[in-house]
Amino acid sequence: MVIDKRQVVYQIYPKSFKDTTGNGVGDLQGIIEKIPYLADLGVDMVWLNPFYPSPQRDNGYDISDYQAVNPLFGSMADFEEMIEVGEKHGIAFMLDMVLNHCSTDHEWFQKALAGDTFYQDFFILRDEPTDWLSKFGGSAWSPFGNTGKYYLHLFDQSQADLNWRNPHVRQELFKVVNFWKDKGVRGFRFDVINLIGKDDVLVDCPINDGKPAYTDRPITHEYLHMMNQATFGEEEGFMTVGEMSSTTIENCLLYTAPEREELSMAFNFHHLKVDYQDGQKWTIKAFDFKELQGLFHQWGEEMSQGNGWNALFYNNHDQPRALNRFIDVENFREEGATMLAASIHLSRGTPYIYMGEEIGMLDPDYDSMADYVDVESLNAYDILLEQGKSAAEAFAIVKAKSRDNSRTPMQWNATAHAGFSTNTPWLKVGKTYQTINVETEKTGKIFPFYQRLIKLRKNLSIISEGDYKAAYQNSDQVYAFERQLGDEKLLVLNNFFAQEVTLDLLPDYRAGQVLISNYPDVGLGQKLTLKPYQTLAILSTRN
Ligand code: TEU
Repeated sequence: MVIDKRQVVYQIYPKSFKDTTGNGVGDLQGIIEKIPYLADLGVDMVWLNPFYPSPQRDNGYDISDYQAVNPLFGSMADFEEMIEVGEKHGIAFMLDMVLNHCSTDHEWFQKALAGDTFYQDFFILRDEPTDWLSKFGGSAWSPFGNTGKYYLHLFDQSQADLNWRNPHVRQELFKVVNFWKDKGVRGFRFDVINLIGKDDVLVDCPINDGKPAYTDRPITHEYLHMMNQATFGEEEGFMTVGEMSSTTIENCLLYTAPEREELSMAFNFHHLKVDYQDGQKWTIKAFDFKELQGLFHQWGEEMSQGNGWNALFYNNHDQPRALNRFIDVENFREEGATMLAASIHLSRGTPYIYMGEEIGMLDPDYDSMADYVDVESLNAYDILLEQGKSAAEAFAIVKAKSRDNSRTPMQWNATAHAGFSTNTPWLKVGKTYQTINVETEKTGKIFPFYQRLIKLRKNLSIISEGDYKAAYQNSDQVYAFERQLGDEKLLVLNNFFAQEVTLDLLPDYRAGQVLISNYPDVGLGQKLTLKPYQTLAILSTRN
């Protein structure tokens, strides 16, 4: 399962990408229509969020049938066509596997509820609940029908955790993975996969809502190795990425070291918590640059030294847009977007682009709670009110933090509904679509910059393969790193602020070659001044 490290992944939230039927919801035919756009951008693999049958309590992460296409998005024939058209354009697909839990509408849960003991053992049932909290608020346990027992749901009540200790469960889930692999997909993204290993005896855990009791349990590694061996393990070039909730470097090294045969890479979220007050998501705080820089350096270096592999990203369907979090978008949207892009596309790991990022899309700037759909946001709003926040304060927090910020329809052009649909979309379009859309941005600054970054990774093995070493650690403003391959060296400097900054350029790069920058005419010398949000990559010509 050796992956091609030159590849770049593009994430599509199918509900919001392109609607071809006029029902306000994106669909598989919409994805097919836009494959040439993706090929033009230059990406190799497309990760699709779940499009399986689901009551959509959590937008498809509550799956009621793992081996079918939700008619909302199209048919199995559409899916097969999508794979085929993708192949013609050099684009493969990565599917989202939600194997930690299934919808309570799934027949396994329904049979269990009806009294079938075989299926009851598919779930985690206990006489007494522990004190763990659901990630979407409230207890992680709900009554299991009228049996007097409780079932575990680390997420919404409608998402029942599956019992991986039961070999029948594993067998069924591996079948699901093989079903889609046999349909020609070339990768999987495994949802919250570091939560699948639950202990036999579950105990109270007052720390951090109970997370240490069920996160990264040692048996998780065994399950991943079993899955690898039973499914994709022998597929050359197959790409797997685990979404790792509150994980550690130590565990991510184990999950991703090739010789362990678990996964190809891991997503972690530590760098996206640097604007949390006291580790709490539903708060407002300016991002802490030193914390971000420290995390990037620590993960970059330790994963590099330990031969692990990171998935690199700032945006996904669970995060507000990074531009709104890290950049003064009023004044420097383009500079900020290109700097953020370079800071991960030139780093060590596989870069992920979340739809709309390549055109610098922003949070939608909604005016009222009525515009939000996401279950987590709605719950959070209620909880904030219960905690004594005013309606205005609670709204301000949801507006800054809601997952819906990134789930708004893709902005294709300046026509009604941003060219996403001919009808009212399921989630309101962002306010900026008339100026920020694919049509205008294709000849703007951001989209072409992404194209260049993707090409550079294809052409220069120092980018795809080189080691990672922290640089300028003491800077309060610049996140910088060096890459190294044989006697080649590359320095990447990223100014994370709207103020200029001057630094002493490391001697090896003073006569170097500028590989890419988001400002024209960069002169190198002993002193170097970086402009607002400037990114600059320099190849050392001295060896
Ligand atoms: O998210 C995992 C997860 O831990 C989320 O709680 C995430 O941290 C949170 O949304 C940020 O506030 C995955 C999926 O990506 C998400 O869309 C699903 O809702 C969740 O699993 C349950 O399947």
